[in-house]
Amino acid sequence: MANRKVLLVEPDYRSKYPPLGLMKLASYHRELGDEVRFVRGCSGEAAGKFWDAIYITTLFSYDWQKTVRTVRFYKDNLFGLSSKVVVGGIAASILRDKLYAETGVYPVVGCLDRPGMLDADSDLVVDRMPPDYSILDQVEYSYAHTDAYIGYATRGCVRRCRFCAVPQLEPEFVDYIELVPWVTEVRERHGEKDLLLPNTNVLV
Ligand code: B12
Repeated sequence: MANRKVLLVEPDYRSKYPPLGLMKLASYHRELGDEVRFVRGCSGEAAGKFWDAIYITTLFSYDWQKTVRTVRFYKDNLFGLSSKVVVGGIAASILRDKLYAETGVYPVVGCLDRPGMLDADSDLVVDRMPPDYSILDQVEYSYAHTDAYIGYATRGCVRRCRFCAVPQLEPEFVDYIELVPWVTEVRERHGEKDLLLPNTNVLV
């Protein structure tokens, strides 16, 4: 299954941090020998090409219109035999049924934290891949904190607050994720960075 062509898409909403999920997907696919291209928003040029897979990430649910427009755009403009549109990330996980109703695409819910979730024969875990910062050079958009190692040292939360989306996104509480392997790998590939941990609840 080597040498697939993979398109990574972030809808063109305002995003402060770089798209961590897509950066891990980039590392995953490059590790498997695939070619990766990253775009923001609806790119006519990208949609007109052949892709083995198109991955669309989502973030805040209040950017819903842009998110739905982007999913519809790639779904409706798939070139020739391009095979699949895969949607995941935060808003898609929270509003999974609404996304399906509005686009016909049912998303991957939550984290890609088990082997075989994208390719049955791969034992790589996307969530544990070091983010590939080099995809950020493929877009004009400027993110904050590109000079940081961004990653999670915990997942989930011990609480189940009614207003919070975390229990849906990360249902299992993981109290420590080893940081050294990905920090080392990011340092080797992209140089020294600050450490930024978007952990949900460090004061458990
Ligand atoms: C970091 C963070 C922020 C950052 C900005 C994030 C950014 N990217 O720009 C800051 C601190 C600025 C922030 C601010 C706010 N935040 Co905030 N934030 C988060 C946090 C902790 C992580 C979000 C993130 O960037 N994750 C990176 C993700 C995408 O990477 P990942 O986890 O590795 O991705 C995995 C999966 O998502 C999935 N995946 C991701 N993409 C894709 C794509 C495909 C195709 C597939 C298959 C899978 C997939 O697989 C990946 C690997 O396992 C979440 C809570 C959480 N634990 O998710 C809240 C969260 C997103 N925030 C939330 C809120 C409410 C806010 C604020 C409104 C709070 C406030 N009242 O001010 C503000 C809004 C600011 C604004 N207007 O922009 C809510 C959103 C709820 C909603 N309905 O949208 C969340 C869910 C927290 C909560 N308690 O409910 N936030």
